[in-house]
Amino acid sequence: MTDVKKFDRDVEIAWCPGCGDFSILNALKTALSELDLEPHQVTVVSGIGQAAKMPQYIRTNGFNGLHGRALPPALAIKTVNKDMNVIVNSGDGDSYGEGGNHLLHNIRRNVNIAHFVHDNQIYGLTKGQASPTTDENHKTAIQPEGVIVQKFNPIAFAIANGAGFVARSFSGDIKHLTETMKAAIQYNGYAIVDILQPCVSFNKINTFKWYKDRVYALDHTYDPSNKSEALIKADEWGDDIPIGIIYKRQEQPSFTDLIPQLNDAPLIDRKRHPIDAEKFMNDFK
Ligand SMILES: Cc1ncc(C[n+]2csc(CCOP(=O)(O)OP(=O)(O)O)c2C)c(N)n1
Ligand code: SF4
Repeated sequence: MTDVKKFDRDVEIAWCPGCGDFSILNALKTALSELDLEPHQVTVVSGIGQAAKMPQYIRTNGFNGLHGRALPPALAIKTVNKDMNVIVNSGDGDSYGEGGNHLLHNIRRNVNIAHFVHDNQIYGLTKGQASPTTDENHKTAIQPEGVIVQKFNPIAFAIANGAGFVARSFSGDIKHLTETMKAAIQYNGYAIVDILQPCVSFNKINTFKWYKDRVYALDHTYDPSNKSEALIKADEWGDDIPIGIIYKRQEQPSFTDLIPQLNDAPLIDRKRHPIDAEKFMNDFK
């Protein structure tokens, strides 16, 4: 186990006191140390939002990009350095709204990254507009009559579209969250964890208590390899909300495993011969 303090950064954290994001940050640091990883072996990537401030708050490599655009740079980083542990940390708006298209194609490509979605069922940074996971009829400042459209189900979407590892966890259960993160990081392929993350300032419905009253952990009697059962489980939301690995398929080759040119050393470790590029550059003269 590496020293968890290695992942600390001496910066001011701009999240509201009591925000669920704090436990996600702590769980991530613990998960990385328990997996025996060093800061230089990890890159945390994000888009825009409260959750997306994560690369600033953890001592690893980091990339903070555009809203909804966390997955493309994550894919690029993994492709040039297949030995890097690439972890996306972003909000439900960033991952399922603005970044929905990238989510779909990342699943298809089975890029070996762990995607941790801080799902507070709201847009936190921009002060509480509805996100794709906001419940129907939930009233916000700009939806005063309540949300009129059905919510997006990320678990069912990911399973149905072929993701190999699909889990849900809760920032109010830090041990469960840490173990789930470790399993996602270790999975060879795309792993998504939808993390229930109370926004104490702008979501007064899905509070810590609201989740605590409903969340229950799947136990050893549940078989996550059964896709049909997983899809049924994915639909469970209301008085009971399951957390745990909802679906896990046997590992298949990931995106970088499928590219023969990447079989040997990572691209960043290859020797470059600028002279070889001259013949291609001549075409542009
Ligand atoms: C293309 C684009 N659209 C809108 C915005 C404004 N904006 C910034 S953060 C944000 C919402 C973030 O919500 P979410 O991803 O759920 O993260 P949270 O802040 O809740 O953690 C929006 C709409 C933007 N920066 N870029
Ligand atoms: S606005 Fe919500 S999501 Fe953002 S830091 Fe505050 S509590 Fe957390």
